[in-house]
Amino acid sequence: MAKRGAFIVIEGLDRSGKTTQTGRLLEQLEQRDRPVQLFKFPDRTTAIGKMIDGYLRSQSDLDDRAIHLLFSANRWEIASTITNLLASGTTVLADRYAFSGIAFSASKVTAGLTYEWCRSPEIGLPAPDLTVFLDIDPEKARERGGYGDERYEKEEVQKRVRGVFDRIGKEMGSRAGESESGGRWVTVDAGHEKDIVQGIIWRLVEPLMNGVENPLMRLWE
Ligand code: 2DT
Repeated sequence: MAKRGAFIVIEGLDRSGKTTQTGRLLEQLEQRDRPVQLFKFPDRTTAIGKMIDGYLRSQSDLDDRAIHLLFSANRWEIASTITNLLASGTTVLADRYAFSGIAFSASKVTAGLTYEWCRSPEIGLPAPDLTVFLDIDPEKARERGGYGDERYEKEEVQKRVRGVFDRIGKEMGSRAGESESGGRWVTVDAGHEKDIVQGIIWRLVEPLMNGVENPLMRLWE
């Protein structure tokens, strides 16, 4: 049977070098002539994505549950594209995914959304084969040049978000690094030099580069 493409997610806190590393990984795969496609969540180009963009730039206010569901819908509208690409043998990279969705909403203090509530709309999305979480101490992240102006780009928020990511990682990794429906979750110290982080990521991705045999799973199903 032909192998399907691998689904690789890069998650991380602000200033963890997530976008840089995702770009470098994309380049490395392309240089090896691997069919690969990168998705970035939120995808701000769709109709739903435009609503999310307005919210993040504080141009609009939305109910906490409504925006959470929009972020999730923004993944669901692309889910079948991801599934089809994987089936055709393309490696799919995602810059942020369902885990950001849970981490950012569940860490909103005043909203009072439970972890379980935040997770439920994400259940059933295509499950990554590997999630790399780029971890950085929010204080160190601030020293890297400060946060931007968007909603959530504040040290206090980042600290709480890191706490939720930690919980997700523990749950995903609870079966000896391999969860039944969520693939592997690996935390990488993003405090290292860029080239070192890139090398660590590449060692994790290389075995998946030529595709995977096991069927695509759905998140938390
Ligand atoms: P970027 O800075 O990476 O564009 O992210 N976010 C993201 C959520 O709150 N929920 C989600 O589902 C996703 C994917 C994280 C913009 C901000 O949006 C947050 C930061």
